[in-house]
Amino acid sequence: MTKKIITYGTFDMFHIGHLNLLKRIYEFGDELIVGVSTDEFNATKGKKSLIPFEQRAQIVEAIQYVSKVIPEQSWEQKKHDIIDLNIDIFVIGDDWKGKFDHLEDICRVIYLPRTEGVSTSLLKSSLNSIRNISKQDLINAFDILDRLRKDLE
Ligand code: C2G
Repeated sequence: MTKKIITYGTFDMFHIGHLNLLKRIYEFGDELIVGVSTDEFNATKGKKSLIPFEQRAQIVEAIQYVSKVIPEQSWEQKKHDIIDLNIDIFVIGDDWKGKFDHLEDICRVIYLPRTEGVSTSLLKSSLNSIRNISKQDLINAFDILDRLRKDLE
């Protein structure tokens, strides 16, 4: 009997935390469906993803544990998705602990521990810090490297 699982997320700048989660979710069943947040829905979450929806959806769909990707366009759609897709288990990271307990009327709800030390916002802030390096600092750094190279010749 196929055990169907569903999860939802933005999956922006796909990283090991996302992969760990999808891998661990897959252990609960044999068909994993992922609702990837559309750019418009992200705006309602106060999130602006760097990678557009189409690309985020393709990346998630390519993950071996994922059977199907659907767009996540609203908070309310979970109930309909779970009923329409005959979902047995809803799983999400424990940063959402308690937020989806109401779904226990129609399926099992599991919160899994997040992967510590990695997040899309951390990746974005390190990108921004690189972007903020001044042109002069870069020139100075290259000068130093050039001098070091000459010394080593
Ligand atoms: N996640 C994780 N470890 C991390 C980062 C994220 O386990 N280091 C998990 C989150 O807990 C979530 C999933 O990966 O279950 C996707 O994370 P996000 O892309 O940040 O999704 P989010 O913005 O939390 O959207 O309706 C639910 C929302 O769409 C969830």
